[in-house]
Amino acid sequence: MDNFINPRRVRPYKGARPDDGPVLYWMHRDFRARNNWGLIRARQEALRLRVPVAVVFCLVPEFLGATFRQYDFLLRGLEETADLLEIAGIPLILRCGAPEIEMRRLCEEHKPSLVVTDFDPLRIKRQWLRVLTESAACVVEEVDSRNIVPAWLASEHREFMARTFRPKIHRHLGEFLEPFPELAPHPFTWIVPPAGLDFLSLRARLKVDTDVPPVVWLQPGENGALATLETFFTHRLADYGQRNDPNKNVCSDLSPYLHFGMISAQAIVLELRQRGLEGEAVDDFVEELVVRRELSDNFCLHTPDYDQVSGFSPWARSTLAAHQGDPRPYLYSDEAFDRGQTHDPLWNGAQNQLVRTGKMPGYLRMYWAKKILEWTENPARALRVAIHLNDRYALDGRETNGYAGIAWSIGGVHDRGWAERPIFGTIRYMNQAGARRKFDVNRYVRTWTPGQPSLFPVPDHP
Ligand code: FAD
Ligand code: FO1
Repeated sequence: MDNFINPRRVRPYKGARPDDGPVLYWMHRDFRARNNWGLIRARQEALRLRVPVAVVFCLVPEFLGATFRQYDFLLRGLEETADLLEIAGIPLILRCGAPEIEMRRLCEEHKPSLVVTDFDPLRIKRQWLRVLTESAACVVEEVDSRNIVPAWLASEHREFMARTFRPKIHRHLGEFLEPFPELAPHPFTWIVPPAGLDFLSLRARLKVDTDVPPVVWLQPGENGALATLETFFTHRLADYGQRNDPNKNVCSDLSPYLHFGMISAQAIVLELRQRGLEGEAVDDFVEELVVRRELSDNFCLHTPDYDQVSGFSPWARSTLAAHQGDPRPYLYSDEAFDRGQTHDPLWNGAQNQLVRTGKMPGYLRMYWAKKILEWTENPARALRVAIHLNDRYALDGRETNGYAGIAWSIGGVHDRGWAERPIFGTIRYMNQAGARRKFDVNRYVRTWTPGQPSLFPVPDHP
């Protein structure tokens, strides 16, 4: 029985191992049938034990402020994954409610010999795992299918800069950047598959804010992810060096798929190599996709208060505290931020793009969050506003990249100190003069806040 998966990707938790029960794979981060180490592990063990395997998805009627926009993307993508799993003879069991309770019920009903589940450093997910490991009679195994290098191996502590984390990641790539086995049909079938809901009744149980509509410009699911990747490789990757210009559409638009795990970052890097794509743009993209993205999981894994000011580094906390009393010329309410009604058309445009499309270009995300620090009475409220708006409107919200990106902007996480100034202290400052050196701000404002007076005398050229 050759091992399909490197055992170092698997973290087992105590439990007996009755050998005759089925194997369950509780999918709650990596929603895909292809290139999914958790699924590969579950099927491999079911093959070894000669028992059936099933995938479980538990719908949480409300999740960290998610709206209909994110649930719609998730559920439409999951329907496609259910079809791919069915082809491999692996049922997808849909449940709804508190995952801790639903998983315990499933374990009582089916006495599995093993439960495999996704690694996820978010607090709510650590709680789900804790309850599962306490209640399941069988062994529970956690598999990191989100990162190329399992987060618990990449570094045993919080890394303070990408500079210190990068060599650790590159040192492990030789072992972990390996090809995935194909998902072959599973030969041991369920006599009676576990009871579950269908997608229609699942949707009926959602209790989410429907004021934030689904996006229409992106096709959810594994195939939509592959099509988006193809578009990126063919038409944008070569110009990725211009990604700081929000007027240019040269980024991958993969973050919603990566957030919901509808595509594997490891598979993307393997595909880049397979196609012999090289050069500075490719290196820059891999730096973001692998080093920056896995650094975010490192941040959340080792910083339980990743969404609090207390999670900032000491230097950042003290510099922000030292400037707490500085005059704040602009202060805005939650509603003014939400509606993009500040004095700054560039900020309003970025907020408008986020609300309308569920996405904001990376460069503007930094500017957007830093201005929230500047226009709120303290960093704690700035964090709350930024996280709330990001999680409410962004398709890729509730993601470690988001908590790390907002903490970078407001609390200097993974950054160093800069010249001291009011309100920011030595936290890196950004302003429109800097933006105008990088791109045509007027053009961006015209695109995203139609009818908004332009910022400066309108030069036709940047
Ligand atoms: P590309 O440039 O094509 O990058 C490809 C992938 O690499 C991204 O999908 C992402 O997974 C990863 N990546 C790129 N930049 C970063 C980065 N700086 N940190 C970590 N991973 C990165 N990313 C999210 O996935 N969800 C969020 O909620 C989120 N919120 C952010 C908030 C702020 C204030 C900041 C500064 C950054 C935030 N980011 C977030 C990181 C980054 O801006 C987005 O990942 C990126 O813009 C997504 O667009 P893309 O897929 O086209 O990016
Ligand atoms: N994971 C689940 O297991 N069940 C859900 O109902 C669920 C809803 C959901 C809604 C929006 C969103 O952004 C994420 C959601 N997730 C859900 C979790 C998600 O897939 C990710 O695991 C984390 O948000 C990222 O770590």
